[in-house]
Amino acid sequence: MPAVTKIIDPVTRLEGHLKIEVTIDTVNQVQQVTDAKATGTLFRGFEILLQNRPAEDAPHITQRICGVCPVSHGMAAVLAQDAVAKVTVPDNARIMRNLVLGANYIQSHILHFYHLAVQDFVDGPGMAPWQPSWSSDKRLDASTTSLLVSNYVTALSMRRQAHELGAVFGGRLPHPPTYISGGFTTVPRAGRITQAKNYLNTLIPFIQNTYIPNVQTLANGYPDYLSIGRGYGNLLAYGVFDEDNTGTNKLLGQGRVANGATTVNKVNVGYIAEQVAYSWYAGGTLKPAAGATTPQYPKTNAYSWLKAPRYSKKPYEVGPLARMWVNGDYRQGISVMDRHMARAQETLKVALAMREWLGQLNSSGAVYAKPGSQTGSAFGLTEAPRGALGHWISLNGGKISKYQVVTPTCWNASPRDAAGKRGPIEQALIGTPVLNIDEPVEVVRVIHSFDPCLSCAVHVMRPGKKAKVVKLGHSHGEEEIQAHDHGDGRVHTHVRGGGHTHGD
Ligand code: NFE
Ligand code: MG
Repeated sequence: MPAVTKIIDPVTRLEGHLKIEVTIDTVNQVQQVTDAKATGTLFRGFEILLQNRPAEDAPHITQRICGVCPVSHGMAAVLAQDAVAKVTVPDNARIMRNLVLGANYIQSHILHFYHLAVQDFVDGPGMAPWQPSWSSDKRLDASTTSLLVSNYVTALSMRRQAHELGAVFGGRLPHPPTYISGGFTTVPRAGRITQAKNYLNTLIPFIQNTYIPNVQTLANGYPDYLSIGRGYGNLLAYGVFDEDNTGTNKLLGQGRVANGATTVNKVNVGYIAEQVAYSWYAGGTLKPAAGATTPQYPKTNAYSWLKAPRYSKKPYEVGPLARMWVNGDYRQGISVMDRHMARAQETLKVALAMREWLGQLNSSGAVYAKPGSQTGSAFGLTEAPRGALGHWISLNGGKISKYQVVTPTCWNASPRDAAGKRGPIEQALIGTPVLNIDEPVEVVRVIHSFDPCLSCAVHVMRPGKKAKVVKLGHSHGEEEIQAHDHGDGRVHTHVRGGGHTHGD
């Protein structure tokens, strides 16, 4: 059989709009993926619309990049501004920033496993959101299936409680208004601390006794996925959850490894640059501090609205596995199942740390220190649930003159770079065996293990209700697979004939 090109558009059960094009061929008698292209199909313009606005707007506007990881954008925005202003925030503020971000990790990781990823492996009941689905390669027995199906519902409740936990200090979730340069706007009153402890007392046992064992059960049922979807093995983490105000002591540390090594190398921010050879942007490779967002469509060879971030010209995977590997907490392997297991174990690590942080709050202590200069350039590096996140800001008298965001999914789902090197998800797909060419569920399993969020990756404006986004890059003779549910509560309708309406 000649090589076949398959397009999955949109890939559902992730955030935002991702199209994947894979070439499937038979190599050494195994039908497998031999090439892959990941396309972010929607242009956004957050970096542009931030220009000339007051600095204080940045944490609020950038949180609207995404409803699933808003807190990390708030965090990155205020860290960047703290750095411009050379302000050290009081311990209370540092801790509450951590607590709300930690709550967001818990909800995001639980959401990912139970509501976005498990459906690729489980033959659920004949009802939404389990059906319609592909029936290929469903291996779990009836009791395991019914366990995971019933935990879908339990996990919804856990996720809600994680949101409520974040709202104790964040005021509301998503998009907490409490992140400001110099500190945090909540006073850590004793009642709030008790309330937060109560939520953790529900969430921690769920993570320990249900989430982690369920991931292990899934891995036991699909052991081949411990060697599928490895990719480059290059892992990068900026580090997150400051334990003090030194900037270097973090719950999950900063570092980078090459090709699955155990040696952790330093991260030099100056080596990060975004390439656009295959992206619909004008210009060349730029470091984020000097970055630009200049759309150019159409453009020869380009196939994505994502830029291609590279470290020293090399692609790096980011996310829970990268963080846990760099920190020395998880080094069993790099694969689809390793990503799920590292994510689950990280959830527990963060939740347990949150309990410690609650004990470190001082209910009568300061939550704010007045920032200094409002002129200068700086960056804020943190970790969103999906991986390394950076905001680069230039301020002139308190006004934003330049803003660049480089998100985790931009690293993971990036297109090829100027040297023709694939992005991490593209590379992870190579060699993935495909049993049934009409139902390439294996491809979707690899993609989902990264928990991609294209909303973040392209930092897009939401189109108006009647806006139509025309699908890009289709050519005759290619097959297309369409599906509909977003899986995260948002409505997404696919209009036949090539339009998308987005009604979230
Ligand atoms: Ni929209 Fe996000 C996270 C960020 S992913 S989810 O986690 O930043 O690119
Ligand atoms: Mg960007």
